[in-house]
Amino acid sequence: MAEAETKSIDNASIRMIEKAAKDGVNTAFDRAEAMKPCPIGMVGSCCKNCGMGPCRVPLPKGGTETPEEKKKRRGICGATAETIAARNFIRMIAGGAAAHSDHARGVAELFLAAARGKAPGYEIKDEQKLLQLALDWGVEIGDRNNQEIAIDVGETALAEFGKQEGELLFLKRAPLKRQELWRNLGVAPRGIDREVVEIMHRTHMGVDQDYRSLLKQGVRAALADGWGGSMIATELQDILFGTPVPILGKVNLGVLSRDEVNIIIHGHDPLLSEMIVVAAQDPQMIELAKSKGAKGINLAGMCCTANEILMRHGIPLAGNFLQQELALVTGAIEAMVVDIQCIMQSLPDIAQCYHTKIITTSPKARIPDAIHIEFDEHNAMESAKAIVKTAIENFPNRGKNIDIPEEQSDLVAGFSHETINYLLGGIYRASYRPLNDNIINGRIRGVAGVVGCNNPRVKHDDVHIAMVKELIKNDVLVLQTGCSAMACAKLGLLTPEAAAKYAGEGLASVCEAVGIPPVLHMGACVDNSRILMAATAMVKDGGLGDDLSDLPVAGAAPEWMSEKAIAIGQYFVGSGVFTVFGVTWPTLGSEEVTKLLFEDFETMYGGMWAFEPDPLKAAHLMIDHIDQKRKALGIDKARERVLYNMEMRREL
Ligand code: NFS
Ligand code: SF4
Repeated sequence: MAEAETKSIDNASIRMIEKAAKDGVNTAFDRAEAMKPCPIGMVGSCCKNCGMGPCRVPLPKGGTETPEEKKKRRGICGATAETIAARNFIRMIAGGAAAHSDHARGVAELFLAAARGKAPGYEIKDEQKLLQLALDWGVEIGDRNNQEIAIDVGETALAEFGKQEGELLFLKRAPLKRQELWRNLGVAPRGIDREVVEIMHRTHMGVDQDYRSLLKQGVRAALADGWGGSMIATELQDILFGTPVPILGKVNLGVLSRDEVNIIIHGHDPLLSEMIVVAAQDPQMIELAKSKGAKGINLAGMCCTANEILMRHGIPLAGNFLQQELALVTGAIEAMVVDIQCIMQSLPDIAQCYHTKIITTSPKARIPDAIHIEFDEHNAMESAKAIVKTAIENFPNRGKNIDIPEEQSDLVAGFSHETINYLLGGIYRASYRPLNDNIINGRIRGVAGVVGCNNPRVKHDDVHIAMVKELIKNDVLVLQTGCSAMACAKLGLLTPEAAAKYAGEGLASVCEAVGIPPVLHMGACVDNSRILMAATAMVKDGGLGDDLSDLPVAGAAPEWMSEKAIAIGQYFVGSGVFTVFGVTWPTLGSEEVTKLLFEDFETMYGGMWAFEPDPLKAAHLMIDHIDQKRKALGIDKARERVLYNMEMRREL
C-alpha cells in the first residue's frame, strides 16, 4: 500500500496499482521506476538527426567551462549545444502540431463527405456555428442551403492544410494588435502542413543552425496548430456533433459496471466514438448483450475521446492517461476501443492477463496483438456495430479476478467559449462583460488555463490538483482541458459546490451568483483553441487592454509528457500568455536557448515560458504574473478594496 500511495493521489488508481502487482502486471508506473530518464536526452543535448551521430553534447560536470572548451563542445557536424537543443525542441512542436492537425484533417474530410451526403449518419448539428464559420471565412451564404454552404466550408478548411501563400484564415480572429505583432516578427503561419514540414527541413543536418531562427519557426508552426489545426478540429466537430453545453457527468474507474458489458473508448477522435455511442443504444445490440448474460451495455471514455463524448452525451469518464492500463487491471472490460494518440503499446499485453480485447480502429494507429477493425466513415454505423458486437460476444469470457473500485465523482463539463458567453451574459445579451467587470472590480483576480497530461515521473494527478487548488484559493478562475480536467474532476473541483469549499471569497461569490464551478472544463486538448477564443473575447469586450498579452491570465501543464503539450504551450506563449510547465524541461542543456524561451520571448511576444516542478511555487509564478498585468492595467487597487474593505464584503 505504502508504495502504491507514492505513485498516485487517486485511491482508485492506488488500488489498481496494487492489484496489478498482485496479478503480475507491469505498468507505466513500474517501467518509470525501472528506467530512469537519460540525463543527456532529458535536457535536449543529444542529437540523432544523422548517421554521423548520435552526438551527445552535455554540459561538463560542475557546469562550468571556458569559452574555448565550449567552442569544442559540438556534434560531429559542428552543431553547437544551442543548435541541438533548439532543433530537438522544435521537432517536438512539429510532432505535436502534426498530431493535432492531422486529427483536424480527418475531421475536415469527414465534414466534407457528410456535406456531400457521402457519410450516412453524420449531419450538421450546429447550424449557427456553420453560418458563423462561413461568415468568418468569406463563404457565400445568400439563399444557399446548409449543405451547399457546408461543402464550401469543408473545402476551405481542407485547403488550410496545404496552403502555400498568405496566412491562415483564423489568424483574423485574434486581436488586431496580435496579428500585427505576428506579421512584424515574421511568424504568421502560412499553410499548416508547410510550417510542420519546414521544421523537419530546417532541423535536418546542416540547414538552420541559429537557435533564434529555429525557435522562431517553432513559434510559427505552433501558431499553425493553435490558430489552425486545433481550431479547425474544434469548430468542425462542434458543427457536426453539436457545440457543448454544460452537462453533468461522472469520472473515475467506479463508473465501470459489474453486470453490464463494459466498453472503453480511448484516444482522441470523436468521429468513431460518436457512432459507438449510437450503436451501444441500439435495441438489437442491447438484446444481444442480454442474451449473453449481461444486463446491458456500459460505455465509458478514456483520455480526450472521453472528454469529447462526455461533453456532448454525458458518457462517463473512466479516467485519464495513466489510468488506461489500470482500467484493464479491473478485469471487467470487455473491449477497449482505441483510435489515435496517447495509447500505450502495453495494452494488448496487459489485456492477455484478463479477457479484454484491444481493438484498434485507425489505419494510422495499429498495434501488434490488437484486433484491428478499421473504421470506415462512409459506413460508420456498420463499423461501430461490428466493434460493439465484438465486445458483447466477449462478455461470457469475463473471469473471476475482478475488482472495480468504488470511486466515482460528479463533474460539470461542456463550457465551450459560447456557453461561457451565454452563462455570464444571458441569451439576449451574451457577452464576456460580466467576466471582465468581475476581473476589473477584483473579485476575480485573473484567469488560468491548466491543461495537459499525466506523467509517471511525478505523482499521478497530485501536481494538477495542488496547483489548481492554490489558484482558485487565490481567486483565479481556472479553465481546463484534457487529462488535467479529469484529475481535478476526481477531487470534485469541477462542481458548483467546490466554489464555497475551495475558492477564495471573491471568486466564490461570482461562481455562486452565476452557478458555475470555479474550474471550468472546456474539453479535449484540441479544445485549448477554445481558451484562445475565450481570451480573445475578453480583449474584444474591453477594459482589459488591447492584446492577449495585456490580460491578467496565465497557462500551465504541470504533469505534461506529450509533444502536443509543447506545441500547445508554445502557441500560448506565441499568443502572449505566460506559461509554466512542470516535471522536466527539454532545453536545459543550453543556457542560451532556455534564456530565449524564458526571458527574451517576453519582450518579443509578451508571453514566455517558465519551468517549475513545484505546483505551489508554479501557481504563485502565475499569480504574480497576473498581479503584474493587473498593475499595468491600473486595476490592482480594486482588488485591495475587495480584500480589505468591510463594506464591500458585506455587499458581496
Ligand atoms: Ni492532451 Fe489528450 Fe492526456 Fe496529454 Fe494525451 S490524452 S490530447 S496529450 S495525455 S492531456
Ligand atoms: Fe551529430 Fe550533427 Fe549528425 Fe546531429 S546532425 S547526429 S549533431 S553530426
